[in-house]
Amino acid sequence: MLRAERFISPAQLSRALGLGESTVKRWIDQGRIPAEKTPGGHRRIRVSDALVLLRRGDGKLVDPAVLGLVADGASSPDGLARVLCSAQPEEAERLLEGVYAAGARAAELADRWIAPAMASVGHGWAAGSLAVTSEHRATAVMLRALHAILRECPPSPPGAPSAFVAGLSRDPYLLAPLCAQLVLIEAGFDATNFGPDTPVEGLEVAIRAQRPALVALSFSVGESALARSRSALGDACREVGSALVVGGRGLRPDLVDDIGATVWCRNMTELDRMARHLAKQRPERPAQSD
Ligand code: B12
Repeated sequence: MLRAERFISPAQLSRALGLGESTVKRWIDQGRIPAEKTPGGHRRIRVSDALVLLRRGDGKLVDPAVLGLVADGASSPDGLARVLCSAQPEEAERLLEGVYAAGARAAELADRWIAPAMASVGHGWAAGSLAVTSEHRATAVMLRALHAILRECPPSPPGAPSAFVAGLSRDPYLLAPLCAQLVLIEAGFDATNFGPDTPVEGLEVAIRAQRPALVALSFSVGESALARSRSALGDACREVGSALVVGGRGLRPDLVDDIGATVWCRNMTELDRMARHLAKQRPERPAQSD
């Protein structure tokens, strides 16, 4: 995934993942670990392939530094917050990648790691100890990590139910919709993220035209888009049979009523649970024919 051009030796991989070197070499010869050969005939493994191996449970992360990941001491949600608020927040990207490579689900990354760490950044800003530029920088670092993870997701299987994700007009927050997209992809959806500041009218047209199985809206700002246009979205979803899921710190019960949401989730873990349930129940989408 991340540092795709970096290569390591079988000995380094065995140290990183706590596997015997002979096991690593055998797996390479069997094709279980993709590897290349140097002009001198030595096997070399891409770090990105080592991370795939780790994520599928072949070995444990014993020495993260070998893979260019942050050392274990910082690998806690508090550690992520500390790194994000430090003068070198870029380290947080590798930290998050390491947590993901070690098997965490997107919902866990969002709820247990990113949201609390970003809340610390917000506290720092509100208390005057962090400049607004640091808040922007921390957001950019988290965005890069999430996009790297997104690139790693396998393409959704044919017939997967589709989902839309968006934040509405005047809501500038980028991270929550991106987290929701990742959660939905992991749950088996073909999820498109329109990002923040999406005009309601445009979204309504897309819902009517493409009839997604699920529409997830993120409200970081309660007053994003007018109440009347919000209810138009609920109507469109009902008409085409899409489940409308809402979440975010900007929501209040009266807003949820206005919108006519099917479900109000408090966090990404609830979205994950709900989406997996829905994906199982949903008949497969017929394959598109030209
Ligand atoms: C980054 C940030 C910004 C950035 C956003 C950059 C960007 N383009 O994304 C910028 C600098 C633009 C910004 C601006 C402002 N911000 Co600001 N911001 C934050 C910060 C630090 C992080 C937000 C974030 O991305 N979190 C990460 C996401 C993943 O977590 P989350 O939003 O908590 O979402 C979780 C749940 O809510 C839920 N969820 C969210 N959406 C959805 C959707 C679905 C479908 C589901 C199921 C679940 C779900 O799951 C998520 C994961 O657990 C927060 C601090 C905080 N506590 O969050 C302040 C914070 C939200 N901002 C705040 C303020 C005051 C502002 C400004 C008004 C500052 C100003 N004076 O200009 C402006 C307002 C902007 C606007 N137009 O509304 C306050 C809000 C206070 C309040 N009570 O409303 C906060 C809380 C900071 C603080 N401690 O005071 N901000």
